[in-house]
Amino acid sequence: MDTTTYRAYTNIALIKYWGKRNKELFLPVTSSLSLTLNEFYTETTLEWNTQSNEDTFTLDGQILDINAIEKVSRFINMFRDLSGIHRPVHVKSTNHVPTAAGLASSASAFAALASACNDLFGTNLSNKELSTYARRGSGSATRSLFGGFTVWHKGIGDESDSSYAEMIDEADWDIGMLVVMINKEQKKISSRVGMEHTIKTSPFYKLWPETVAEDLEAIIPAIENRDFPTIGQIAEHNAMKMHATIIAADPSMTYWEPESLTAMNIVRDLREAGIPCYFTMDAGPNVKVLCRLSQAEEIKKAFEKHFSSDRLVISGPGKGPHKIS
Ligand code: 2P0
Repeated sequence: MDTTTYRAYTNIALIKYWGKRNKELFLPVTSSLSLTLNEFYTETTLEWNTQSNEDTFTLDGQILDINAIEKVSRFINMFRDLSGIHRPVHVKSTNHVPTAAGLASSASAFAALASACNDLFGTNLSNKELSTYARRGSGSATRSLFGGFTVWHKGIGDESDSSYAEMIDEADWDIGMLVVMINKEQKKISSRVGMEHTIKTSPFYKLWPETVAEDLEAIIPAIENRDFPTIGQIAEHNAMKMHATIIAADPSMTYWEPESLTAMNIVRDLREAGIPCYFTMDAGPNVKVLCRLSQAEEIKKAFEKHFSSDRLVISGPGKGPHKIS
């Protein structure tokens, strides 16, 4: 085989990953849990490089320079070492996100790249094993090796193999998200830097591992029972607790913008009006509203009073990575 193309979807954490215990191996402080979304994905083509002795990389039609490619090359080295095939490759990656999304995601990117590497280098890893490799590109990519509701287990000590993802429910029922795009600009403080700063300086961070363990223990049976309000309440509270630890860092920081608060208030008003929906936010100002997919259009209409419709995207649950060609 000379070329392969994979598509992988992004995921949104309902129980957040915030902090590494081993930076080199991307081993997290806590386990986390996410929902994979079908509207946001990366497609990556990987082929043997016959034009150059180095790896080359085209992202969204732009040729990247040697510095930008270094991280990708180091990632691919894991598959070269595993297979014993030390050949350079060309990577062509395209992020498929709605106009103005600002959701180009390292999760879908490294899940797609790991899947394509596994195919081209013939390493035959299972998705569970592959998730431990995707993790070393970006923590959240671990969870994009599966669809539906997926847990990323924190694992044991410094054992890389023990920190993998596992799907716990296909999410093939009435659930989805409305993504509210507040700002499409590149975030000012990366997740990596934000989490390090929080661990080092936030007095609240020491409470984080314990509260995540409690939330995971409660949300897993709620998912099994398809108890949507309980899932939503736990997810919203977990996100706010993560942001509280971030705000309490020194110097204080926040990923929120004024419009993020507007979006949170719309969700609260909708709930008061009897429509169950819950918000979550990551290392950026965008707000994701967890809802019944069957009520997503109605919820979107309520948001259209404050946000133009091109900033509102409904997504159902997504699948794990799959081969396109
Ligand atoms: C998550 N986030 O669980 C959390 C919640 C953002 C907030 O995973 O440093 O890009 O590459 O492992 O995966 C975003 O962090 O960070 C993230 P690295 P990543 O989705």
